[in-house]
Amino acid sequence: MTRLKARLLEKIQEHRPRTQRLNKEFGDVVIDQVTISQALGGARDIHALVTDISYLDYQEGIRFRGKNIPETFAALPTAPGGEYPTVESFWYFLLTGEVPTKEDTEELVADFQIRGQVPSYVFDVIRALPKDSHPMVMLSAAVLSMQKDSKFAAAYHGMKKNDYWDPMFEDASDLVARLPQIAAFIYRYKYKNGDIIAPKPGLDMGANFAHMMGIAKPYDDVARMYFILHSDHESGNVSAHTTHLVASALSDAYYSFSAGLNGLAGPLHGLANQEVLDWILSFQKQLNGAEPTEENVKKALWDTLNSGHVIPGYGHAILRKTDPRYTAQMEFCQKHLPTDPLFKLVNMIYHVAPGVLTEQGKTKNPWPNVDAQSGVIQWYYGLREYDFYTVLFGVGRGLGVLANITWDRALSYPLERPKSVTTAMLEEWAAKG
Ligand code: FCX
Repeated sequence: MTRLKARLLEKIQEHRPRTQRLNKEFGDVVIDQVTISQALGGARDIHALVTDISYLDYQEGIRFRGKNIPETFAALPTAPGGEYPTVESFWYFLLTGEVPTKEDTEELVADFQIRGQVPSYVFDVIRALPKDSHPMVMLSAAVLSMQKDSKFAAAYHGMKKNDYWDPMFEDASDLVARLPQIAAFIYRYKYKNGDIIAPKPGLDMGANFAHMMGIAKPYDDVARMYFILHSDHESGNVSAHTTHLVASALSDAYYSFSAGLNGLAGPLHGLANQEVLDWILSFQKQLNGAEPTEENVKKALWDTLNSGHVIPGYGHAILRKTDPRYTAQMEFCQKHLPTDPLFKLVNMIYHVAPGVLTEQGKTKNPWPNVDAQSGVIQWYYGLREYDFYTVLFGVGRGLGVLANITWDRALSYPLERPKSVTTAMLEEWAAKG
């Protein structure tokens, strides 16, 4: 058993009595109410899910296991030769809530080398799809194809409920370790004439991903930063909630995460990062070599709104201020690509868009989210095929949602089953007031 798995078991044994006590002694305590507009409006903001992996504060943004983004980056051991923590050390942190030692991290990097070996049938599945399939279709199908190897599915019938966490942890770890090679394969297969680069033994996940993508330093750090920033955003966003919901039926990690990726592929969720690049490039084309100014950016934003489209990368269902994931990426750009024309344009949009959205008066949050800044970094380092960007989001999101379903099984969270009502019932309640 690895140090991580042993420590995780201890943390699970420590935590279980808290959940059992809440259920047994305080189960009837009311924590929220539901209004008609919430029932009709996407269950927005209803406090009805529990996760300890991360928490999203309306004003402050995300905290991973209680640490905000700067605290997380500062606390975790940086990768050899890098400025950001290894993804492996972050995986340890998400699962246990503790900062791993150097030995814990080294053992995990070695463990991921073994777990990360992708069966060849996965690449056959990707090749069998139409070449013009969206890369998110390739990623979701590749994940689902590995379900036949699920340790959870194999053990299910002979297992006690208290042990579900073990094979779920195994599948989740295998899947997290394999995602970078699957993603890099999709990229090289679809966009680089199938010129595949094999993983290099001994590298941490970020460095190996950069190697397999064929992109030089500091792209290893870009990968580490990107995967950590995109890992989790509490439990109610579409990709996290879908993964959690499907796993609540005791579907294994492959079924569950493939479903979560399908949600991530939606334009109002993870696909927004490629929509941002699409918007920026078409605006740059319109400029026809002219410099972006407050006026021409403002006009382009209003044209977008007046044509009935959203400004991609802006707004959020919970956040009510600039996404700290945006800020963290902006700081990276200020250090590494301060004069890049696209970065300067993103800054100009940041200067103008909140005012335009506030003036339009519809969105509850006129500020940028993670997607408004992420694509510019990828573009700068030569990753120009922006319909691949959501795949990068998916590799990162796998960390959070797979840690989450491991803990779901550890705490024996049951099948999720909210109640639906009819319009007529709503009208009766409305009549009673
Ligand atoms: N541009 C234009 N209109 C916007 C908008 C934007 N960026 N954000 C919200 N609105 C509109 C909504 O469309 C809605 O209009 P409607 O009543 O006519 O439907 C109104 O403002 C109220 O929406 P609001 O409650 O503020 O926001 P929602 O919780 O409904 O939606 C998302 C939140 C993120 C879906 C919305 O802000 C959006 O579409 N943003 C652009 C796409 C995007 O960036 N998605 C990524 C989300 C996030 F980063 C993540 O994946 O974690």
